[in-house]
Amino acid sequence: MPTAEEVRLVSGIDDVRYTDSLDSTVGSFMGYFRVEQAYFDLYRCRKDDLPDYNSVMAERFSRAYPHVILKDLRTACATLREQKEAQEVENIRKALDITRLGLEYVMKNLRPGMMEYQVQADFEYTCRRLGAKRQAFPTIAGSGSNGCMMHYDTNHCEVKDGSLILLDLGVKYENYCSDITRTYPANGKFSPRQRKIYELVLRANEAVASAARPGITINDLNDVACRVLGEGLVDMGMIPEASEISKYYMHSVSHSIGIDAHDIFLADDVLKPGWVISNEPGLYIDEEAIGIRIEDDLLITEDGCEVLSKSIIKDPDEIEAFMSSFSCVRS
Ligand SMILES: [Mn+2]
Repeated sequence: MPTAEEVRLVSGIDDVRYTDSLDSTVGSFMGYFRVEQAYFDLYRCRKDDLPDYNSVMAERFSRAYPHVILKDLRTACATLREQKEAQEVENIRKALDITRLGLEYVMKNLRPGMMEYQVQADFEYTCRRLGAKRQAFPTIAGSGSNGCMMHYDTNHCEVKDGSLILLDLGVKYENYCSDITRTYPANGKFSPRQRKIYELVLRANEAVASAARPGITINDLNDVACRVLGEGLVDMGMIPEASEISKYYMHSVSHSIGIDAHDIFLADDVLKPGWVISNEPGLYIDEEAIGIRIEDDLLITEDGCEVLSKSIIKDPDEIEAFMSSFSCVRS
């Protein structure tokens, strides 16, 4: 266990103490200083979630000191974590380099008949070899209709010939995450129908990237994605009007990325330079076993955004060309 002095040095926090001194430290503060408010990390998703350590401690504190106002540290934390400093962005870039090489290794080896967990293994092997100690979250490798299942990570099915495989994955580098999704044809070639759906998702991905800039919210970006996907599906005759897009697209197009793959952010905050966010439109057509998502990581700049993951190929022609150049390895 690190000593208090070691923690002081790595954290830059001047006053570091052991948790077993918490009660006596707080007690002496409360006895000798003017304390009118106290901050706790009170992040909770739902009212009926079980109380976590922080909320138990906050409740205990407020019983002991009922005159002190309790405040939620989360809003202050979110603001700090939304806008990244240069070094933080560098770590995400490094995580994305590793992710790119991992996906190239996957494309090189992917072939029908593999198990989804073997595709996962190809990716994660490359990540470890390149120095990423951990995944950013459990790797999702969903082929066929498994690609339509949100948060599918059992990865236990065979990747069938003619199917697509949706790979949502990322690594942690120096504690910073990448979060990327690519969808590849198992046999190296999209069917005309798969390509048509893929190109629509790609158009939505590109529209979101052109819209992303300071001053708008993540909700605004989701509206852009819904409009492009909705109009596309209306043109294909799959839904009567664009507003019914939720039948085939049921998540948000973006979230903040940082120390967590889904990093803390406040949905009503407008984007500012330095935010790193995902751009992940998708279409999930279960009845055709087509699940497609294309996810990039964007850095918000002064006047728009930089696609941090631009070197991870997503154009269908480029994917087919890359995969066919390794067809000798795959057969
Ligand atoms: Mn994501």
